[in-house]
Amino acid sequence: MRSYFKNVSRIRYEGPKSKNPLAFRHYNPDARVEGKTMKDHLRFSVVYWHTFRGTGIDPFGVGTAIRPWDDGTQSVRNAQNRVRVAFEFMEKLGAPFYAFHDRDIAPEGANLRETNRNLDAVVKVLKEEQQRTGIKLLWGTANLFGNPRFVHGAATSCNADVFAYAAAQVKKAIEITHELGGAGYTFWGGREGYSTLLNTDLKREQEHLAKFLHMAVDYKKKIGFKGQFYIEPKPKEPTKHQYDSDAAACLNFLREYDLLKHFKLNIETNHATLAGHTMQHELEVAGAAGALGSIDANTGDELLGWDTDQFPTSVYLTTQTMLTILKYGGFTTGGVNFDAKVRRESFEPIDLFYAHIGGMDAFARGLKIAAAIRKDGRLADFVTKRYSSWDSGIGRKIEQGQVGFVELEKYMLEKGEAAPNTSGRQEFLENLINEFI
Ligand code: XUL
Ligand code: CO
Repeated sequence: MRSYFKNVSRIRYEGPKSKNPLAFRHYNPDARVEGKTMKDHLRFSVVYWHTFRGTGIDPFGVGTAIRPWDDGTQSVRNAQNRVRVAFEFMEKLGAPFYAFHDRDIAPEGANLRETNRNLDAVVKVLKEEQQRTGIKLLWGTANLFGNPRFVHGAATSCNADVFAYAAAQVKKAIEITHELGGAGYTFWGGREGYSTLLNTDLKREQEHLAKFLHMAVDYKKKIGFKGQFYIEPKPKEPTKHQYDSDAAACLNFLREYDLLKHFKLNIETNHATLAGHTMQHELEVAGAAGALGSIDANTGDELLGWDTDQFPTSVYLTTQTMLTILKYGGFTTGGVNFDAKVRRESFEPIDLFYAHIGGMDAFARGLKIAAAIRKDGRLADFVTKRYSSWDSGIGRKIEQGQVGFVELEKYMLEKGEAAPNTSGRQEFLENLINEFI
């Protein structure tokens, strides 16, 4: 078989002192943390769209990426060949999972039937490569935003035919995800929102979206697909406002339309920051609702207000992320999916390796640090003590529903004043985290 990354061999763990840029310093797949291997904790996944379809195009210039394996055509043959390149890359990197949109892997044809045929031809090669390498599909999804037909949205389009097209497309995307043994399927509502409320029937659009998701749940059951469904919150871009704007909005939507039991959330870092939240905030909101499913690992740029999808390298960020993920029991179907792209200026194939190695090492460090903080116990003890007034006395009575306003007034009239507060010790806790970083 032809090799496209001849100068790269399998990326190995060489330890923190290694100066080899093509080695892991922290990600040691078989090393155990809290009784589980790093590989099983992190479940790293490579995204097809940025890593194998990204060209480096931006609003001011054409693509810059050098991808010698790509013949520049929209042919099925080129798409099939790209699959082999992708699997060579993922195998050398040691990533156990990948994720794709239907339109990343295969070109659209003249009509839906031809498009589906193209997909089948590429899925055949994906299946072969999955079998050859043991690499698995973390989740599949459908691109319901790129083609001009989705200009007004897909499930929320004002055009009922577009809803029907999107339904047919998602049906097929769930089928191929099922065929490839995908652990999940993600819905990201790229254009499910609006540009102006002047032309928008918001209530009707949201009802259509709920109807669409119910149809997907029904179909999933019908074909016996057991993978987890995810919604991926994002507040805006390309729309001015997207309905699945953040974790809280998604949970509210799912609850309102009786969908909560069928979905978990796929939380993306740069989407959290676009929503004016931190990643940890979004993870906590999802986790508290029992809906923390998976993450799209990336980061934005503090000085740029759009979705720059950079590779995560901040150990602070990965530590906070892993603290919350471990707190809620770790991943089951989900994983750390690198929805991140190399910069336009990083146009050589080797940059794809540097980017992923850096992200994987940053998460491995975050995992080790989070585990050390949990083992130390001072942070968790502080939080437990902070709420100790709820463990007995009046706090306990409130939590157990034994008292109401009348009893609480009587209690406070007798007592006269609330017990004194204690310090929140934010700086002390920030210093404590730094002890471990
Ligand atoms: C877009 C984004 C998507 C989803 C999958 O911002 O994150 O790529 O992850 O559709
Ligand atoms: Co994403």
